[in-house]
Amino acid sequence: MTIEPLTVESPMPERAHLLTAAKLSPLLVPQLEAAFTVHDRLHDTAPAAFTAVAPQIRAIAASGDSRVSGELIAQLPALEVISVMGVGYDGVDVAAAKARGIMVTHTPDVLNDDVADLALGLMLSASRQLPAADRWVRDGSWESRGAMPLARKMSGARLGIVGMGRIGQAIAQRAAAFGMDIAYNARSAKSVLPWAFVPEVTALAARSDFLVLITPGGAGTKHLVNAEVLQALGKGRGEGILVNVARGSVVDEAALIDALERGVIAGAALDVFEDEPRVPARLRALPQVVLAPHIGSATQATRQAMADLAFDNLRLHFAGQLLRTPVPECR
Ligand code: 8YV
Repeated sequence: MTIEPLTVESPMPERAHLLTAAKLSPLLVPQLEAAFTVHDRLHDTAPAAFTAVAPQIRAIAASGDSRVSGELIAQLPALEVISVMGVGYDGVDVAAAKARGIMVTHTPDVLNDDVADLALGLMLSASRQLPAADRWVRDGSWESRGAMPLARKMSGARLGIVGMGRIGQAIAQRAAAFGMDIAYNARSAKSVLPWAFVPEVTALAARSDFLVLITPGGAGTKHLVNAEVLQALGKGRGEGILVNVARGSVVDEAALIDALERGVIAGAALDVFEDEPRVPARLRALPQVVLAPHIGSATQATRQAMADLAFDNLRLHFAGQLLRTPVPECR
């Protein structure tokens, strides 16, 4: 029997060229590097090198908060697919992609629990003043000043949710366990849901002790929460707590700072901001505000699931198979 010598070199399958549109998760990058020729944010960091490679780029990997403009898409004649590791894709010019037949995918559902958990955590943090309570113990105030000022009760309070998609529903289910009186605003009423639909955001704010935002970002919702909505939330008595786990663009941040400084509303808990990661000093100075650095989906398990789904969509595209989670506009 003769043994065939091993083939010394079997040609590598063609590795498609992929551009990253943001600093991506370390849970996603190794998967990308194993399957693609990755060009890391070249359009931002090395314009000349980008121009040279642009005609070969067939895929973009992005995160929920990164921008893929129509201008960038126009510079990539071979682009076929944009995979967003995030449920929100308001940074992607989907119309420009669609016009060229470019698929856009995102990572819905796998992060519903985490974002809803954080929303409830922020509601409790703001109403029960948990960060201030922590400081009260650490800085010795408990010993020197005695008991903290009394906080606001959350169980049984009125909750208004702006946005009643999958995450909005997960928030409502959790709030129901706190005996909250729940109402919501969305593009249209969802008759299968047991909660009251309020067609106007201002009217919803007026009947809410907590107003939680979980609506998609983008032009359609820009500054949806403005001075008038905040005035309604405060009810002329400095009441109401605003919680934002959606996008910073949904809130007129200048109007919010003004409302907080003047005591129009009682407080706010914010995971997202208009110009991340920059947070205005005036906002950071307010003790009745709880701040988080956009951590809605930031647990190990969920970010792993998001990375795997974002990669899977790319893999399936280049295998010529159906994608798992295209954005609704591309279905
Ligand atoms: C993260 C998000 O910012 O899912 C989204 O829309 O905003 C977040 O989960 C990010 O996309 C993580 O990569």
